[in-house]
Amino acid sequence: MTTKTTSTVLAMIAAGGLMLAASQAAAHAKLVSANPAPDATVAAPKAISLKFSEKLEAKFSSFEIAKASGGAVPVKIKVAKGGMVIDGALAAPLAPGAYKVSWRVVTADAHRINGAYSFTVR
Ligand SMILES: [Cu+2]
Repeated sequence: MTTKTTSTVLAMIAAGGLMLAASQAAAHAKLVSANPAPDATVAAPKAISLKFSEKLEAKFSSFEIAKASGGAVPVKIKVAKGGMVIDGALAAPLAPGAYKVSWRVVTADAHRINGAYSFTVR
């Protein structure tokens, strides 16, 4: 190889490495699915379950649930075995109405992410 070809190849390898690093950095955990599902209208659930795309740090991963009109709903949070699911047990079935689930998690790669979604109890 000429020096020029060598440096071109090296530049291409470097660029590839950067792209790989960038795509890994962009691959933060996402909420994969939830029960009740976002925007769903359901019969009163006894529990709420959120599944993420990455393992969570249990100590720093939780969610809250509140009536759309304001009041927080007591929920007992537990990160399930395997570490990608947060289960929330409700002390009592939810009354009809709109609810908002606000989640905040820290993933195994130490990234902090949060989000929220709503569902309705018929
Ligand atoms: Cu991340």
